[in-house]
Amino acid sequence: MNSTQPTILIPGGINPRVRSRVEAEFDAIAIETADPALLDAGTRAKVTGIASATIIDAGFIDAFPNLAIIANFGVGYDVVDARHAASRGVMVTNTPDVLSDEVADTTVGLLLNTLRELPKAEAYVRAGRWAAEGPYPLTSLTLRGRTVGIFGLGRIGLAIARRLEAFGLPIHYHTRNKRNDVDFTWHDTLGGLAKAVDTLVVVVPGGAATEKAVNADILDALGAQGVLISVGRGSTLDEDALIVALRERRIAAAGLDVFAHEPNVPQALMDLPNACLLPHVASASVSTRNAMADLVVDNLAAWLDGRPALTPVPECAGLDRKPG
Ligand code: NAP
Ligand code: 8YV
Repeated sequence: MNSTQPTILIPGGINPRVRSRVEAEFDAIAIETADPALLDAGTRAKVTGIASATIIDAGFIDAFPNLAIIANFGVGYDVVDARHAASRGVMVTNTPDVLSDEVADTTVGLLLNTLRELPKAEAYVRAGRWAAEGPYPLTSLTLRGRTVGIFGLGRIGLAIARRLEAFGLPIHYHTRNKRNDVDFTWHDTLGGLAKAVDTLVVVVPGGAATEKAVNADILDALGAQGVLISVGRGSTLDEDALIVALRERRIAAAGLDVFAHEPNVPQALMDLPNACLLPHVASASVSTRNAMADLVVDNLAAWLDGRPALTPVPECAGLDRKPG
């Protein structure tokens, strides 16, 4: 440990490249969970940076008197109380852009798997059923002729929209602010979007403003041929309402990469044949996760060196580095 280096705390699990770079470039302290009681007051006073992929609430932030930056591993930073951090002059950074194409690619894959049942068709081959029973049944659902709605046309939503546009599909979207740089059809409400489309891709950030926004009414508006794809945050979807809608065929199918209580997935969802489920893997390639890891550590290095953060979250965009 080189005592002239800033001290960086890693609470909970994190990507191995973040950990190895933090250990190489700073004084690193790792604790099992984000519990300040795991550190004595003297150690807490040394911490100037946090690298994390877990819940960082106001109480945890307040336990570190010299904290200058929280570098979140992930573009979604709903787990960090960024408003409180900003009020204390603590910078918060996330990992935008470097994962957008990967997440958009995975979303298109999830949509196709949901409609054309490709994971089930592969399982059919591997089980020897093709030879024993004949061709896999024709799928009742197809991407052809669909109209896509994107709930959240930000960096990732736009990357998804561009891909699906290239598949020849009309694109609609809902955001709070209409974009003036796209020709897609904007709807000022989520309900209006759900009524206008049969394929809804949910890619808004988590948090209070989007909590259970996709509820029974939205699913009913999507309709019996409707397909829901959820890759933003599990909190945005009312999972109980989705289970009922899938079971009663009020919508046709759903593909989910994110869940309300990860890594726990309700058994009722797993039991449904018309649900296609992934374990939060949309950005999970080695190269994309390495790029995210580098952004986490480069943000720490820049801010603690007195330079601007590379990717501050909007709540902290105006912050100046505290002297000292
Ligand atoms: P972004 O560029 O900030 O885009 C967010 C979009 O959502 C914007 O278009 C924003 O437009 C819209 N939005 C935000 N709050 C809204 C609200 N209350 N109602 C309607 N629209 C709202 O973020 P991004 O980089 O695309 O990432 C989006 C999210 O994807 C992340 O926050 C994260 O939760 C999730 N994600 C998941 C994975 C995964 O592995 N599954 C990977 C990466 C990201 P307005 O501000 O105009 O409303
Ligand atoms: C990561 C994500 O899986 O960037 C995000 O918001 O959800 C994913 O890329 C996650 O952040 C890892 O902690």
